[in-house]
Amino acid sequence: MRRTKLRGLSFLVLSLAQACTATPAPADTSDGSSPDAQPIDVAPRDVVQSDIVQSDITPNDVTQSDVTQSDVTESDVTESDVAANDVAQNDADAADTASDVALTDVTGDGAASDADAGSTTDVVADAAVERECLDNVDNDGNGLVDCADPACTPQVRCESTDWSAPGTLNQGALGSSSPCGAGQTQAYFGTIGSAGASASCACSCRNAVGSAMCAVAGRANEYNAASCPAGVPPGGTELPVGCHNSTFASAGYLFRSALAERGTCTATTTPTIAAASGPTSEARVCVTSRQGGGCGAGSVCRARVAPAPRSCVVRRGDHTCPAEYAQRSVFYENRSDTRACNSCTCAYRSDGCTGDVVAFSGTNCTGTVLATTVLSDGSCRPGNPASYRVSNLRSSNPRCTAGGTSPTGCVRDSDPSTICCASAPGDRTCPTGPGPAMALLNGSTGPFCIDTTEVTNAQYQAFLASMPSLAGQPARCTWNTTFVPTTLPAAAPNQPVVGVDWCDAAAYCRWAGKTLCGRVESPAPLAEAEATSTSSQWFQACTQRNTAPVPYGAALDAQLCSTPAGTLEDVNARVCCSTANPRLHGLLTNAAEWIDACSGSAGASDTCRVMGNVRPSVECATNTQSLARNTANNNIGFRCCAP
Ligand SMILES: [Ca+2]
Ligand SMILES: [Ca+2]
Ligand SMILES: [Ca+2]
Ligand SMILES: [Ca+2]
Repeated sequence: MRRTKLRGLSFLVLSLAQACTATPAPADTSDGSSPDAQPIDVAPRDVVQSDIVQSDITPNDVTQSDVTQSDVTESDVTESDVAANDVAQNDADAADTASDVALTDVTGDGAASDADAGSTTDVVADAAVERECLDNVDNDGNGLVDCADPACTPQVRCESTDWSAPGTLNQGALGSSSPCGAGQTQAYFGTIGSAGASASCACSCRNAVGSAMCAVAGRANEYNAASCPAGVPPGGTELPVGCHNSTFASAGYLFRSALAERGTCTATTTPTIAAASGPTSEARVCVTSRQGGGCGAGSVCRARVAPAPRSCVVRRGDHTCPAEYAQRSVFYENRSDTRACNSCTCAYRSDGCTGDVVAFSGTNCTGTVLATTVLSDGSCRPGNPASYRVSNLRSSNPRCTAGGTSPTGCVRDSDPSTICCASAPGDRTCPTGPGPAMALLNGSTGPFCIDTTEVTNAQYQAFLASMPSLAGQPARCTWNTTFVPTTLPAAAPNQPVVGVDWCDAAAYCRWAGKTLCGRVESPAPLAEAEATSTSSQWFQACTQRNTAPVPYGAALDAQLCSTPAGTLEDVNARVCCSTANPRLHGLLTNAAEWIDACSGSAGASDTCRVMGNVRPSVECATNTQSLARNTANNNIGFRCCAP
């Protein structure tokens, strides 16, 4: 009650004090005594504004009955002095109770509409506790702001700025999501679904020498040989078209034609790149929560709230979701287009080079003609000519042969952010346990979850470190006496684990709360022949829910998924081989992958299907392998699925 009265008084004192500030008051009352020593009866005629300064009045000086409505004139109070619910109509104080003290009434000292503003009397009285914990103001003057003040810790806590405050996710087709409402802040806007056909690549070749195709800048060779050697000797002196004096004082000579070819070709690649399409969908996260102070760098003061159903947090980058926000999706802020063409190869070819050489007895092509030969015959002419004339060099059927170009790159969304939402009753969720993040796919025969990458060495090592028991294996795996891969990883934690047999893969998935990828519609395994049917989880993922033969586009592009033979890469290395939405990596690249499609359930000798084991890459349905269940080799890994 005391607090309430003071609040009411403060409003009166405030208005008087403001008047005094404007016009400095003369010293005190007429009899010179202090109002504290001798309480005065306050009536409008007794006291004029200029008679009273703030320090003249203490709470005890004025009681509610001393002040009547007529004591306060309209001009004493301006609208900005009083918040609407601070003062009841005929009372400077009485109604000023809960509504005055409530947090919502005070927006923080210093705000124009706040009745507290500037009144030291009042602040001392009603800020006995940190009454507002998200205003970045030390309300009670104890040097501790918001989250740093123990009075606030039941309501607020410091949270990392990595993730946004909880908000609502609004998503749909591009252009369909509504803007954030009044009082909300847009924490994120992103899109997904960019695509584009590969470049069309064409090669052309042109001659680098003049305008003629593959012109010959031929030569003949003179050799220092007294007699004709067997075959064509190395070395010699090049003799271009024209007259040349012999380099040798005494020699035979030999011309060979093959060396005369000087054709050069230049390759030109001409890519044609169609416009990229998309994105097709968008997501917007709107938050309402306020942020206060009192936290260290990289964190902010936020209200403690339990995740409401479908409330979402967002973080820049590709991340695992916090446990309480298990529904994960990834959207993007940009698009990258890396489409281009490999360089052409361009080879010079001809059917041979010919030319004429005439040998003379004298220098500078004078004297007797000793011999005439056609360059291409490679004939040996013994003798000791003083000069030669090389002429009429020509190639037979010169040409440049182009080839080798192929499209590279892709259009993909870039700059990801991870949106994680709290599940609501009835929501379908994917396991968030060990192993790769999972994506929920609406398959053509039902929804299911699938790992977004192959299981990595690091993830498999975590399984081994948990000391999994061999005893829990199903009957068809009792032959399996170790989960340790036959190929131990080098320092490559993010490459796919390989060297695992079918039973190792199945045991890992079981440990992670998942299953080896199998049937979409039910937990039953697939028959081997169903590996490439619409019932196969792996196959639906690879074929973009049966809409394309490959995961990355509309048609086969042998370049995009081709891991070099004998090598493995980090599981998300080849983004152009991934599906666009959601992004699933490595289905047609990197390690081949066991799935739950076997010939029977007898044990080690059953054959089971391995998918995506091709170099260069082909379509999802082709070149799968059927291998014994106990096969383990250095290019077979796996990923897991879940209902
Ligand atoms: Ca505060
Ligand atoms: Ca404080
Ligand atoms: Ca094993
Ligand atoms: Ca793979």
